[in-house]
Amino acid sequence: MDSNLKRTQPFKDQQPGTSGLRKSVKYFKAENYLQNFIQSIFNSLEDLEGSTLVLGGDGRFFNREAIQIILRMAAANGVGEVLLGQAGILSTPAASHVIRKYKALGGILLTASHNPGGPDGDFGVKFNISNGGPAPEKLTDAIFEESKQLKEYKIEKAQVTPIDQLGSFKLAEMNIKVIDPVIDYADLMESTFDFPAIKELIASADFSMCYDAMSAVTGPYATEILGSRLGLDTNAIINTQPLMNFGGRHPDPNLSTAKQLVSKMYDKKGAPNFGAASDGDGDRHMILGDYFFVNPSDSLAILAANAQVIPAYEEGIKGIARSMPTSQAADKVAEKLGIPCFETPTGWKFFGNLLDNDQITFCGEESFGGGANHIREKDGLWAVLFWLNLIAVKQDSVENIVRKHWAEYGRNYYSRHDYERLPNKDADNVMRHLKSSLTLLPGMQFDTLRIDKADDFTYIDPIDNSISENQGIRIIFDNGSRIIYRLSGTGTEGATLRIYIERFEGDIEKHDLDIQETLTDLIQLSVKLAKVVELTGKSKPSAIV
Ligand code: G16
Repeated sequence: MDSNLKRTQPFKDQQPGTSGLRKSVKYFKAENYLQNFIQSIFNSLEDLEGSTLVLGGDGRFFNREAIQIILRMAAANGVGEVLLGQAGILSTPAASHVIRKYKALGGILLTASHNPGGPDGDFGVKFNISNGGPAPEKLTDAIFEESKQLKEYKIEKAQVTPIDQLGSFKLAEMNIKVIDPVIDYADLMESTFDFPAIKELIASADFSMCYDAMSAVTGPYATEILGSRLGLDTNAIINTQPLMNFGGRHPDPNLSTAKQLVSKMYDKKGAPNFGAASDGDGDRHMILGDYFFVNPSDSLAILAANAQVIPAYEEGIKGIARSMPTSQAADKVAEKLGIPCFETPTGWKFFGNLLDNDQITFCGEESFGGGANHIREKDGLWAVLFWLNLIAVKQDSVENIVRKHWAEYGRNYYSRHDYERLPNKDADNVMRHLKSSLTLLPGMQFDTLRIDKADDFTYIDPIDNSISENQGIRIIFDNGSRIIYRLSGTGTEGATLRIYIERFEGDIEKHDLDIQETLTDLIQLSVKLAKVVELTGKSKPSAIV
């Protein structure tokens, strides 16, 4: 037997979710768990022999150990070269760019995104293909099938590759090139936006900002881009040092988890003009103004409406795509611009074909994700720089920019109610109940609300005609309001039921209402229609986003 060949037993639970395989660190540390999944990826790839792969992660606990294992496995599987982010670091957008720039076969990204890190936290492995984007379902299905029957994997004998210094190394026949994780991405950002204008804004006495790297991967990127290239005082960048456990915090940029930034931005005695944060692996973004939150669905619509102020998009955009649960604010912009707006299932992988075939330029999701055709992942710092560029051009506040947008297009009041850590069977019962009522719902009237349509969302990819079923329940009212239900594909503990609620308001006099209050009737109906209380025993959501 080849001395690099190790016997193993298949695992039955390695099905990639919305964004790769995410499990608690304990799973990944179990004997052969990581090895099996990596071998399943390798076995599912054509042209692996002699290929170039990109490798890096968000720096969370177990990142460094996982990298050593993957390098040894890549060498034993005949990979030609690995481009590795120094110290094992590569933000998800930077990894996407590096894959594209160096024409790699793909990349292995070690991240559980916004999930907590540390020995008791989560870990994740995601494979991205040569376009820089997450593997499409066809490939993740193949990887899962492989994992269910895997009996052996290949690994070079134990040896430690130095990963902290730049340079080239050999592991058996394979080359390892340790690259600067920041420079290529920083150059890409500089070629996309008007850096002199942003620099001038940042230097101006009337402007102040705070960027929260959440002790996660974007610290070094923000330091280089916002600090060194754009002149931002480094005191304005907080939680810059990436930590393996994200400082014990949840690296998710939203109003309840980015506490330090939020308290600065909501300080009545002098908040900065602009606040932003990114998540564990740098692909999500949250934008804040002085005492003001920008809903991510609105952020997508506003960026699309203002694309032409950005040098890279001055000739206009081809189209927009949003995930199905994301509010329909972007649709209004697309309609006005006379460009298509695609509705895709949740998950960035569904944007890949549209971007590759030039059908869209921008895409975004309610889950704090926005991005464009420069890479094939969502991109937190891209969105932050876009907003800075926009403010520099408009010379206006975040709040005014949003309010003027609502005045022109109307406001899509929007909220997501999450029921986290439910027993799987309870969550399945809710979805089963909804599916069984789909045919009965159309035509039903609840006070002023009348259901126009109810379905289980199926997406047919317009490029390759692949079909993705069961992508969430949609209840659409005849005034355009929507209630959407789906189960999260990124959690690691039990099931998370997400209920998305949306109502359009065209009357400018009604653009300043409390979000939860104005959605009350829909929220109550969403609970009633899904029998949430009866089937889960929960009387209220565990999180409102
Ligand atoms: C991932 C995906 C996104 C998706 C999000 C939420 O984000 O890349 O496309 O919108 O999960 O998924 P779910 O609602 O299934 O939890 P990230 O930032 O976690 O990689």
